Amino acid sequence: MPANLTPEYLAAEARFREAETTEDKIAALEEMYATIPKHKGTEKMRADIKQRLSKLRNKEKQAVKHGKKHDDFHIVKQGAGQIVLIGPPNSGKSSLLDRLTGAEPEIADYPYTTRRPLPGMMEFEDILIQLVDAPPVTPGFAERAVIALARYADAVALVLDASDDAMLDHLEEIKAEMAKSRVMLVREYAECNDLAPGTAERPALIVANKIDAPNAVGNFEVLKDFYADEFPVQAVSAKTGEGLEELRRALFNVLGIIRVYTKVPGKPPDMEKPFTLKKGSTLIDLAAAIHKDFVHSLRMAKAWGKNTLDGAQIGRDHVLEDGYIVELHA
Ligand SMILES: Nc1nc2c(ncn2[C@@H]2O[C@H](COP(=O)(O)OP(=O)(O)OP(=O)(O)O)[C@@H](O)[C@H]2O)c(=O)[nH]1
Ligand SMILES: [Mg+2]
Repeated sequence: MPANLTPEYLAAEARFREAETTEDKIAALEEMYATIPKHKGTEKMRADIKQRLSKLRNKEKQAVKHGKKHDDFHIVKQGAGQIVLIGPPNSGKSSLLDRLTGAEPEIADYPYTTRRPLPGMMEFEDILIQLVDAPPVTPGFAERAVIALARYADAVALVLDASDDAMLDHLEEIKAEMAKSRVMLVREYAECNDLAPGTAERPALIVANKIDAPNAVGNFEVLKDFYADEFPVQAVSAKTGEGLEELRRALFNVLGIIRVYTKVPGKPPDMEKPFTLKKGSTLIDLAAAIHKDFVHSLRMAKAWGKNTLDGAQIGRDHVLEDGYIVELHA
């Protein structure tokens, strides 16, 4: 077996082995493909994953065509990352999707309005982040497919109704429902090796919505006291717009990604389309994201940070930071 398989990859592979439905198998294979290190040693494995994916996708297509299956719970990833909105009924998940993206979900003053996931693209500065509105989660009534959305997504936003005095109970119930399906919510994705097979860790943040409503501020203070060490918490109102700008940034932060701008020698940097990479990525990861051949042909690179470097030469293992401009010499 080639070296350097990441814990993320191994977890996805374990999920693939356990997957019962074609849908779950596809999701696991997609994740395997996304997380497998891209170097010569894994070439054959990557080809194999691709082949299995295309077979399963064909099978899925046939099933849909013959009316056997309605696969509208699978949301294809787009943008710099996918974040699913999970919460109890009526907490304002659809309202937030409506305020933050161009999508037009159904919003109503009664629970279980949302029956199917709906994606929308949220602008954050110069990138787009995909948000997915989901049906609600209630104890004992969490559709497996909703939890599967969280497993497949890059991060989870737990949307709670801050005006509801039972907000903290709901939070614990949702965590428990997810844990039953072995989706663990964490503050930041950590590369740990000791995850049991089939267990996924997803970074999460808590969104306390309806902060405009009676009792909400008091409840939010209690929430912060109990949970601020465990997760980032953000108070918002989908109704008045309060906190939404801060929420955009918090959603970007929970993805654990950085933006890097590239520059051709002698030309101004391309500030329009940053590359998005996982936090902790190095110069060589950037080269691989640009083109696989670059990994070998890269001779030298210079970087400009926000308040650092100023065009200094950086090595292949240099850890990049959000906002870096990198000039690559092949
Ligand atoms: N006061 C106030 N009401 C809100 C806010 N956000 C949403 N609402 C109201 O809360 C109700 C539920 O909103 P939805 O967005 O449909 O909630 P949901 O979480 O998608 O509900 P389900 O799809 O049933 O799970 C609607 O009447 C909204 O107008 C807010 O920030 N403040
Ligand atoms: Mg809804």
